[in-house]
Amino acid sequence: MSEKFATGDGYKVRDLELASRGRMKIDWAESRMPVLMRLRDEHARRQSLKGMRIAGCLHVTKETAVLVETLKAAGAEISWSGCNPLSTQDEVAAALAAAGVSIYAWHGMSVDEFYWCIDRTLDFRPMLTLDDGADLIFSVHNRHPELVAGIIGGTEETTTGVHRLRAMATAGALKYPVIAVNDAETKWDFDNVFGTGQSSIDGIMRATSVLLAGKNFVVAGFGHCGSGCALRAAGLGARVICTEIKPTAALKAVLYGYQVRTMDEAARIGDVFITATGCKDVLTRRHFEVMKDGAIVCNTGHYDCEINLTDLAALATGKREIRANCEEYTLADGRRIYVLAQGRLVNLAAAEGHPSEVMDMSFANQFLSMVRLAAEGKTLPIGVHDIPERQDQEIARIKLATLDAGLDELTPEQEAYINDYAAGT
Ligand code: 3DD
Repeated sequence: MSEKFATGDGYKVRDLELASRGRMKIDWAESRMPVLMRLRDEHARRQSLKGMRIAGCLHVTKETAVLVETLKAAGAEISWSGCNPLSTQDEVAAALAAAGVSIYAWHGMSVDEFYWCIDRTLDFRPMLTLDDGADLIFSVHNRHPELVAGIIGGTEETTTGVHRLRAMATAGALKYPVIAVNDAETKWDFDNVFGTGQSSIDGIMRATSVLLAGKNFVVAGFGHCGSGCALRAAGLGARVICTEIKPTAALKAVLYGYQVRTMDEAARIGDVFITATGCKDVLTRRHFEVMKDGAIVCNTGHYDCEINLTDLAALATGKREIRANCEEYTLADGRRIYVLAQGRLVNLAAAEGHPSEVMDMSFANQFLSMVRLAAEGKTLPIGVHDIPERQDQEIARIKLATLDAGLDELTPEQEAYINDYAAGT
């Protein structure tokens, strides 16, 4: 592909010609994100983010574009980069650039280009940071410490990023307050389970078009994301095998009816492998050495460290891209192992990420957290803060109102009863 780009004052994207296609994708997402669009109407009137400069580092998808344009509508000045070298949808980036958003993102960038883009979003000295995986926050702390004094606070979208920030806070290294959007019930229990479950299968199907029914489908990690992948694979008739290091998670997988094996055992029988652990070296040399011919491996964890591609390359005598997002590694004994999306997030690199309907709630939490930081961030102590319970319930309430669902209310007597500790047997 020609390395031509569209660059201008405040953006670098693959090709501005793609903007009209990207705008239609954004229109499609808007029609399925009623919670965020309602917040856009309310806060555009209030201009809740007027005067705020927000640097964002989050997958450039049609859903993220709806978040970006909601932040802008509320009065914020935005500068944006993607949080994964393979997850940017070029037509969406083009549509945002054409709409005047400062954006530095394209599909297939190098790691150096990835950090160059993050640095560009810091040029306008942000007051708020919005992150997915904590690479932006970490860049500010480690490479641009002079910016910390001007930053009120930040947010973090994903499990791995929150884990990283909690470790920074424990080590006393965190220099401004951050809100853990990932840990909101209306994010974690929906985006991570239903979003990751559907979008990961979507990525596998787009990259391979294999039949999943009857296949041994190995899920490494039975957390929210892994359990969603197991649920959807089983729904398609796959025989799900889970691997875990945490006894309670493994026990949960057993009681949900899945086989639970060590990866050494599962590696011998698996047809499709997906890693969702947040850890590194989940699939390594000793697993590749015993895999069946034609085994498919992929990852849906945030970083590309779960599948050890260095080990696989050392065993391979040849490699070719046999399909888009599908590389065939041929081993010395002739066995072929297929790696999807170069071991990066298969749902975002080989498909479009989670459906708009779940990102609606995740991004409602992102948006309201930005509004909260703008209003009271200067009074928040340095550390990792949770979403208020009332915000979670309000987002769920608004979402429910858009669905065919009825919600009961407590009577005054019931309210009194549940708060009366004296009421016993
Ligand atoms: N993520 C998954 N699907 C996404 C989408 N359609 N747009 C933007 C981001 C998307 C990843 C994150 O939201 C979140 O699920 C995570 O934990 O990384």
